Amino acid sequence: MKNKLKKVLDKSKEKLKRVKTEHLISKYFKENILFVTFVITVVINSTVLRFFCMHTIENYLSFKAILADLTIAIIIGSFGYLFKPKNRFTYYLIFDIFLSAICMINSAYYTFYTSFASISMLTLTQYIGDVGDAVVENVIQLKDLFYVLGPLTLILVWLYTKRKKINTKKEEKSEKRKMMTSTLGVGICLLFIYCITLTSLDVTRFVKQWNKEYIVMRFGIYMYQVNDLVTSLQPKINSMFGYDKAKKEFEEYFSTKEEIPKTNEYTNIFEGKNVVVIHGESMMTNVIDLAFNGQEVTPNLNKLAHEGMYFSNFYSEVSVGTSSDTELTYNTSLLPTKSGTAFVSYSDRSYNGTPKYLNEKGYYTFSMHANNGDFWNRRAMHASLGYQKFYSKSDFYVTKENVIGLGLSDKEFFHQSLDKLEKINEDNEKWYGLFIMLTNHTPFSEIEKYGEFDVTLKETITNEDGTTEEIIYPYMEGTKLGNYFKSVHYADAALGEFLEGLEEKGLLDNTVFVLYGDHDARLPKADYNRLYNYDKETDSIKSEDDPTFVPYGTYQYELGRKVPFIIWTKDMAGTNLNTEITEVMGMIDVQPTLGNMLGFYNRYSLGNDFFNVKGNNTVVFPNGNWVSDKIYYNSQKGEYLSLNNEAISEEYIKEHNEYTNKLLDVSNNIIVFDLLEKNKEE
Ligand code: GP9
Ligand code: MN
Repeated sequence: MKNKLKKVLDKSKEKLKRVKTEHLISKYFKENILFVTFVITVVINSTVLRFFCMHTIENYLSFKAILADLTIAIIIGSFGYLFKPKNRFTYYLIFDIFLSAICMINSAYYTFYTSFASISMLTLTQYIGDVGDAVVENVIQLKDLFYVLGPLTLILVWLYTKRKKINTKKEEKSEKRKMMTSTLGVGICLLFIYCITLTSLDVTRFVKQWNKEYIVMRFGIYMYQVNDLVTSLQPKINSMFGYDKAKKEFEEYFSTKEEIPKTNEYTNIFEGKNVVVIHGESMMTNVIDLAFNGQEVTPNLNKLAHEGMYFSNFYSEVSVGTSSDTELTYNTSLLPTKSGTAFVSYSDRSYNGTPKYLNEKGYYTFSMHANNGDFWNRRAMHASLGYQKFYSKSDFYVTKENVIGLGLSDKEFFHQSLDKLEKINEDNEKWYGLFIMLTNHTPFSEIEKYGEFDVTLKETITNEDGTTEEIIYPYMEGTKLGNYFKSVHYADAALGEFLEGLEEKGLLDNTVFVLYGDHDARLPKADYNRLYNYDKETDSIKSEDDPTFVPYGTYQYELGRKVPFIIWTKDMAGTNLNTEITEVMGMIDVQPTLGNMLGFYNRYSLGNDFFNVKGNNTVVFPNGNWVSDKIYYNSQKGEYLSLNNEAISEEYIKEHNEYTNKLLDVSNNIIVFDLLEKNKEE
């Protein structure tokens, strides 16, 4: 009986508690209806934007993005409490309209460009032209008007509260302040929770800003736009101070450089020829001639290297802008900027790009890459470099079936590019095209799509009775480097199919084929140790005491980041151009070297025509390290590795360090202060 009574009592207590909480919640909603409506509409608009643009549920219902939007809405909303109720409504309405406009602009922009809008784009006149036309044609669609519902709902709620005389009581100043601080406190707590959910990949992508879809998916559209604003302002701030000094240094640097280029045995050898340039995503020199159980990893690359002019001691010189930094250096003979990336932050500067020189010589110049045109801001930047047309994702037929990793598979990309190229060849007397590959991109995890390539170690042993047996050791199977080999084998096969297609269509007859690896594949050092020091008996890395152990430390790793650079024509094999060049060369030297062969000269290149400095060249990396044919110098540690056991004087290091710093400064200033444009104007 007693127990029963206790149970009834507990139950009613619980009910009372529930009623009390429910009452509190409904009271909170009623008293803060404008704030709540503001927050809800802001979050819904952003979610709907993702729904319209990115379709898959993990994108639009992304927990991180919703949390980010909620945090922003609560923080902005909290300051509304500082106003009187009537002004508070105006405050919320202004922000609601502003944030809805962000959604609307991005929604329309996405329809046209399959990417999100950037404030910096507004400074590019050619962009406004494009978008302007598009708006007239078809950009604003019914779906883009959805976001108007946000502010509209807020107005309706405001009218409703007025009619029902809700929240009309006068608030004390202290009461308002209390509401503001407690709401702001909730916002800050959410911000903290949000920050701890972020991975290092999220943070680096946020800083680099090259993959806008990824940022919107993890950070929401509002955070994306704030980040975009800051990134857009950075180049303006950087170029505000130090112009005079930069200009003086620039003039001094180039005062000694020839007005007319030096000629050599390669001058004009390819003048008037068509040019195919392959940007080999993450292709590294160490795959060339590498084989597993007799199977070459990259048979097609090997063929090009053996038949063409192969620079086997060649480095890309990238900073945080990876692919895009290489595109900058390859096309302009300038180095990446010290902060931000040239492609994202400085696309409105003037560049002496290779395509510009070839345009003047009557070429049709174009680039092709089957990813979103706004990745690395290529759409704007390729125009600045001088490409007459940039064919991007929207120019290719992309389906779920033909995608690997980041986008359209290389095989399909080359396949579709061939048809375009055939048409280009029909319409133009001479052409120059850059083809940017994509599949061989980190994390190299879709191995089932790369096709078969065995990275185990197989050995056949003969038993005492004469029978043979095959033993399989795991070797590189299951390692990241092993997966990279599978991936690069796929990319190589795609390249082979492209070459075959070009030959079939007669497009190799008058063509120079150029290939570069854009940067190393950022693979673990331990995996290289396994590759070079595999102990099959223990299925692990040999001990350092083992006489066959090949040291593979930090320096070997850094020097092992070489990428291939190959110039090939179908009739080059066996001629004097068919050579392997082992002296050091960098991406910065490509424009002057190729320019000499194709018959153009950029007086403001910072690299050298390799054949004028062969054996006496220095490759400068954006972090201040450098490599010559004598030493590799690590500027962070102030240490060097001798490459040919020659004694090195302090003077040698000092001179090279000065050269390195000067080159990095002049290059950075050219871009930040737009010195090529200013120089032209004068
Ligand atoms: C993006 C692709 C990859 O379109 O070129 O860029 P990365 O990550 O190598 O800089
Ligand atoms: Mn790349």
